Amino acid sequence: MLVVKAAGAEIRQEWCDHFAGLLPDLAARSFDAPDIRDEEVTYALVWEPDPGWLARFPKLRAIFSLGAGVEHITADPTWPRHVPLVRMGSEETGQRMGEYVAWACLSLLRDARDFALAQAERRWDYKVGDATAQDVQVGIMGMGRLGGAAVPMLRGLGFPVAGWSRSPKVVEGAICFAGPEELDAFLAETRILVCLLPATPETERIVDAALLAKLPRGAAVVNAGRGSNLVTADLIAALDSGHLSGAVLDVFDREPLPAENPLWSHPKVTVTPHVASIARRRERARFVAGAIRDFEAGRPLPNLYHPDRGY
Ligand code: NDP
Ligand code: OXD
Repeated sequence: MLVVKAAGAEIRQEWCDHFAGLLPDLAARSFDAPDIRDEEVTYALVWEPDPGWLARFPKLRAIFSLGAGVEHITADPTWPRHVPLVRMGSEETGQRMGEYVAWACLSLLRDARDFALAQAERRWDYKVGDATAQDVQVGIMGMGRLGGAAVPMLRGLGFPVAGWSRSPKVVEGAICFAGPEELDAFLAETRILVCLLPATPETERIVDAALLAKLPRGAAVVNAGRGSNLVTADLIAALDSGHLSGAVLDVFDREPLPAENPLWSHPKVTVTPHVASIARRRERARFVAGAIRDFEAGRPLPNLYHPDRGY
């Protein structure tokens, strides 16, 4: 049996309906269905499971995260660590993140925030920036599955692209940097910094005043990784001093972003409500069903969480 823990009864039903079509031999149930017997549960698809809940199922074979981030599961000290944990890896997650990053970079390049403010005041704010995409290197911090998906889209728009990751890699169309020792070289040429890092102890508050100071003057920041990657006060200070020219933010320490947060009204900040890459449920269900089919046939699970790396 596959149990689904997601917000909203209708949404859980939709997940179960997708699985009924995709995996007809596996019963799929909402986590609150009355007929679930704990020892029958072999798979769980979850977002923010209550602490202790996953540990109830003695025959659990794999846990699937509804999202690419898994800190909503690993924050539970009792989550069953011996059970493989699969991060969401649908193709559409990459497509949508690529679209968001491309949109954010173009918005920053073409002063979209300024024009939105001017329009709200019916003000003809005639100005044409000097740079084209070809002059603006985008640096992706976290050149993983989603960062990699953004590369061809950015390249197609003309942006030179660089990436920074934990381990060295080769990505077509991008200059690749890795590890703390290559971070400064990566930052020095980055005109738009795109953060797509997971939430781990190592990445917590990594984008702080010291890091921002290493970007060229006039650079901009996009954060679609996690709110914990960024020191918001340091970002605001760098925007106010003129060191940074703008920011597009999708993820925050507290979500929904509280109404009193200064980011909402900052003239150089565009806020989106954690929507950068929410793939359709049908597409995510396809990914999970394919992974379960492979696993049952003795093939490895994709996109596994590694406890030693923390993501
Ligand atoms: P991946 O695991 O594929 O990529 C993570 C990348 O971060 C990898 O390149 C990894 O390096 C790098 N990384 C991790 N830790 C460090 C470190 N300490 N120093 C340098 N690089 C590091 O994950 P995804 O691309 O699938 O997802 C990334 C994150 O995006 C998710 O964890 C989630 O937080 C966020 N996300 C946000 C969404 C939104 O809607 N806003 C939607 C989906 C995801 P290496 O390649 O060497 O492993
Ligand atoms: C995710 C997210 O982790 O939506 O997939 O942020």
